[in-house]
Amino acid sequence: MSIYLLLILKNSYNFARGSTSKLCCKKDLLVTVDGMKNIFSTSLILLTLVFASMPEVEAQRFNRRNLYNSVGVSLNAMNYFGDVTPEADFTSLRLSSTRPSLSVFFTRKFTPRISGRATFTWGRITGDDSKSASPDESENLPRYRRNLSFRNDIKELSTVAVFDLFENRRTYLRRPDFTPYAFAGVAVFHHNPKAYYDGGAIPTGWYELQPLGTEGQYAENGEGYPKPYSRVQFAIPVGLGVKYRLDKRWDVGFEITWRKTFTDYIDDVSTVYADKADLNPVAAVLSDRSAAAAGSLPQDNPRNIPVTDASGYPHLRGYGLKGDQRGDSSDKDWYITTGVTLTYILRPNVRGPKFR
Ligand SMILES: [Ca+2]
Ligand SMILES: [Ca+2]
Repeated sequence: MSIYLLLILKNSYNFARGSTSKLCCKKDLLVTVDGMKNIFSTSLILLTLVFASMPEVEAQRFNRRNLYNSVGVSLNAMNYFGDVTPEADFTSLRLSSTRPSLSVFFTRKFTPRISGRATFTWGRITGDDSKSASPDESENLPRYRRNLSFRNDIKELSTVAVFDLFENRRTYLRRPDFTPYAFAGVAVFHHNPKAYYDGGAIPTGWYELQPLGTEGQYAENGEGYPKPYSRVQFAIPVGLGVKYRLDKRWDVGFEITWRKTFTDYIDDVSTVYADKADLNPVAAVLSDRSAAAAGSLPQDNPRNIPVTDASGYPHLRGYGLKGDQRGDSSDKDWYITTGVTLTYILRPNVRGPKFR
């Protein structure tokens, strides 16, 4: 089991180390999530191995009267990883891009080590090119010029299997003081990316991006454009935690959950710019914000001076024309919660003898 933890720690270390390397030039728009994939796949493989190697008899020998249910809440920091991630940085725990999230959950213990847990999570993620990088750093300049931003409120329902490092065959009263655990499962979530605009071309406010089709999803001559994405998506949550026994019935814990999603649009950014003539006027303005970055960039560089496209929309060179790179469709988006949990153990069902 210690090998399990060591492997995960080693992977986390490599990840953190690898992510500090700066991405260059146009590639700056491409956020590498290789490190996170490593953690994710290592955790998933090990979790599967651990489950597979569980002796069958364990469940049978366990006195079922020692099963119990619990309920809990958790307060988390929520972060996002994707095309508009602040810096190409796994730690991403920068406060400027961190938002709160709240979860409530119900847990059912099935064996001395394994529980099932159902969780509802609400939280917000955000990303903003203008806050992610300094225009003084040449490697971050492309992201700064792109100047996209979003926020997205996520409502998620998940079920996971939780594997405790230390088993407890006895009643909840005899559970260990400290229990590290790992978990994985499935989740379904609703999301709705929005962008804030106050540039004057359209009314100031928050705009829902999915109905606009900022990458040409609703273009009449849909040729070459991506299909509209759904605001309901699936994810695979996987995570690690530790819980500490506070009292007879109360546990407090610390937990981190990564979600591998199957969409690249929780930030509404994935592929290339659409031709603005193919978008409605609001979508055209919100699809390309590069011209607004010009104000804080030195005007002695022609690449920092907005030009106007055939439809009359201003943009920086390299951004906003059909086919210009907007995101990286080879990587899907992720979101992560890190936080504290508080669990209350419900009184176990103690039945009398079956036969009197
Ligand atoms: Ca994306
Ligand atoms: Ca992507």
